[in-house]
Amino acid sequence: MSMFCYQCQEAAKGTGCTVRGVCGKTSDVANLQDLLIYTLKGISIYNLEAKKAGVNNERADKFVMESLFATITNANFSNQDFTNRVKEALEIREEIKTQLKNENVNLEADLHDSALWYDDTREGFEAKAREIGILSTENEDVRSLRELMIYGVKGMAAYAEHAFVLSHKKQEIFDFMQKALVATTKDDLSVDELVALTMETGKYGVEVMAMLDEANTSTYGNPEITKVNIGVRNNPAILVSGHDLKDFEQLLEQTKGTGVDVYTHSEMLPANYYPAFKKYDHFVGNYGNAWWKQDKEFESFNGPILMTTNCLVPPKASYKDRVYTTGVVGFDGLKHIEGKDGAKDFTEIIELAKKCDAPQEIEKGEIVGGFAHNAVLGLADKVVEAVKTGAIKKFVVMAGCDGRMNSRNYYTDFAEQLPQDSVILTAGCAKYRYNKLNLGDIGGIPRVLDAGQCNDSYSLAVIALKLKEVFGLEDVNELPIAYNIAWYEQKAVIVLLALLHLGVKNIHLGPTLPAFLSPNVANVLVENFGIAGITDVETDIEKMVL
Ligand code: FSO
Ligand code: SF4
Repeated sequence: MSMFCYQCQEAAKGTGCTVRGVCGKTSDVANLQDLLIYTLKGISIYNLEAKKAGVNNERADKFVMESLFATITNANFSNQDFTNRVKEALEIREEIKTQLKNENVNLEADLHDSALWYDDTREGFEAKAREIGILSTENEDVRSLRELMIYGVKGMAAYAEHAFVLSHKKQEIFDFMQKALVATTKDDLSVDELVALTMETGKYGVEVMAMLDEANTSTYGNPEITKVNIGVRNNPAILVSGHDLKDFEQLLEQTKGTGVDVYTHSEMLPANYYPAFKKYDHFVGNYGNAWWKQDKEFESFNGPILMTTNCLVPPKASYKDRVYTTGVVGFDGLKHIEGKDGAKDFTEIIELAKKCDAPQEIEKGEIVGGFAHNAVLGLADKVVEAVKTGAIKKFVVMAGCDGRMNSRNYYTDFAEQLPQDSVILTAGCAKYRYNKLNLGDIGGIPRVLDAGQCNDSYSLAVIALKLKEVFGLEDVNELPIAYNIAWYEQKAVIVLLALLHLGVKNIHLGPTLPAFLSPNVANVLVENFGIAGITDVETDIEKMVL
């Protein structure tokens, strides 16, 4: 076994990748990611102590957040980036140590090894990584809970980072990420204590999504119900993928008047819904589908592509020269756009675009989206009326992620076979399994309501809580809402934990349950929250909807 990773839904054989990631991650990168997480634990041990002593190391807060984000599936495949990060982690840890010494704070002698280990050689990194991997926690339930929490905070870190670039941050979110990391170093925590911490992760999951919602809407306005063009024009163009709206805004500004068009891809689609971006005439619409089809779509797009976050697929030689990364995204051999104090210069991409052909048309027409909380609550009277008259019998939350597995055709079939009096509430790239089907509307309310990116699952929760209030119900589970969620990577983990924190029960999770849930931990989720997998479409519609 040259590596072990089981953090995403595509883990090899449903148990874990042991030679090379199904995602394309090499074993040396997987091991460096493990080592980076380990060093983040060491930083966190010191930084939480430093905070108690009134020393606030903001560099550490930001570094822990960005590094957690960088280890998310399909974000960064670069050996060099992770080597640099491990080095920087050790440097930051030593910096905090010095700060503590200056304050005359002496930590106990028996600190965890992650706070003490030091090396600065490649061989040393490799040797340590072999020692501290996921499987080094022998008890499978403890391992399962520790990793569940780590994947939750990885997702939390991604959302916190998106808010951070828009100048929104909360100290308690930084602190919680570090507290969770430290908790995974403590052998004296009981399984019950770890379960409690996992639930607390969900609480901060709600907080981070609320913060990001506030950051996005206060900066770019409330998403509006919008028809999005999915066809192309004849100008050369740049395609923007990932979730970072700030990068998108800067690129739109810099392409103004250049003759270069801009399109969104995958999880950037919801940018079309924000009022602030509608003023740009050269913002044409959305090109393509969910992340995993990028090998074909980047090819036919013809112009440069900017990856602002995951999900990057290792690029093919035929279009590699046109793919740029930025932020925490990385891939050795791809060009990276660095920011300086938040400002990024995309000139090189724009100049390249001018020399490229216009995108090849792969589809035409329009799709509708923008049903985030503000827009849906604007329709509340209509929605409530439709529920009261029985025109809408059920809402089905089908948020989350898409992925490569054929078994995900289930979600297309499920959407198609749902009874006509049901409405799908979606967010995240899972929507591409059914957002181009012609599912019609109910009295003017479309049967697929897209709130936005995966983090906009928060909007769906806000809508559910509002409906609970309007209908005067005690419990959110009394609403006619079923949850059939598709997951892929660790942002879906924080969304799930957030929903559990809000008291949502009986969530169906697919296409397979996480490999990192041990049978006992899975049982806790089944018994306390009614979490279940999926079976076949007919059985599940019968169970969830009818
Ligand atoms: Fe999808 Fe990728 Fe948004 Fe994820 S593009 S899979 S859950 O990064 O974050 O929904
Ligand atoms: Fe495998 Fe997923 Fe880990 Fe990649 S992220 S190595 S596919 S489990």
